[in-house]
Amino acid sequence: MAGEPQDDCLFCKIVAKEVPATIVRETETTLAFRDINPQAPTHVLVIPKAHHENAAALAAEAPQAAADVLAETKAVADEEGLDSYRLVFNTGSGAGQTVWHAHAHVLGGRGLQWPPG
Ligand code: DGP
Repeated sequence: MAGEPQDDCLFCKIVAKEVPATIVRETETTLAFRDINPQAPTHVLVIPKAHHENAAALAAEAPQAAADVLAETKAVADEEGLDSYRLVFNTGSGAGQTVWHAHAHVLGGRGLQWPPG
């Protein structure tokens, strides 16, 4: 069911502290941790603690949690000292989503090209 922890979800396991991660921020509803395969000097993932499949599902099923995630991306950027940064929500396999628990990538610390690949 939407919002419930999923046994087969890596990010639910990180929320439960069953899988280690380098956590940079935690709130009642969100967790922020460093990406295991960083694509920029700062590459942090901000997730809702509750399980929602992707950003679209999160927005539809839990709009307050979606707002909490967005607010936390700014808090991460502030803590990392980023003036410019990029937020990415890969949504669907065709867009490169590989983990089916909503997450915002916070990328910064280097120049970023547009359009993305
Ligand atoms: P996406 O491709 O948008 O679904 O992003 C998933 C990201 O999750 C990807 O950039 C790599 C990261 N990732 C995958 N496994 C782990 C893990 O075990 N720990 C951490 N910290 N990040 C992971």
